[in-house]
Amino acid sequence: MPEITTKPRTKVKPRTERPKLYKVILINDDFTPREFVVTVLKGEFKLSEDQAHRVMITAHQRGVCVVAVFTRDVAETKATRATDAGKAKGYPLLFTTEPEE
Ligand code: TYC
Repeated sequence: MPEITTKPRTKVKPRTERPKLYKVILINDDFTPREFVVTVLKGEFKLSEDQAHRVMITAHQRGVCVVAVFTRDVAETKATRATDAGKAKGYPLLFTTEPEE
């Protein structure tokens, strides 16, 4: 009867690092209509009417507000698309991105 020998598993599964996350930040300005900011927040970031209104008001009152957090590519794409939506209407609406600590 041949004996079956098994080697103990010594290899350690390499752990995949979690990708760094980036905040999308909404910047206040004096020209973009509030309702337009809310519409962009709902369309690009899938916020509810209520969430979008809170984010808009926070940026309006404090100057900036974090909209959401994504991987770098997604954050940059959404920030650019949302900024471009304002540009297309002649508004200075601005979304920026920033890495999370
Ligand atoms: N401050 C703008 C106004 O009074 C509204 C606004 C809010 C614009 C937030 C940009 O990120 C912003 N019409």
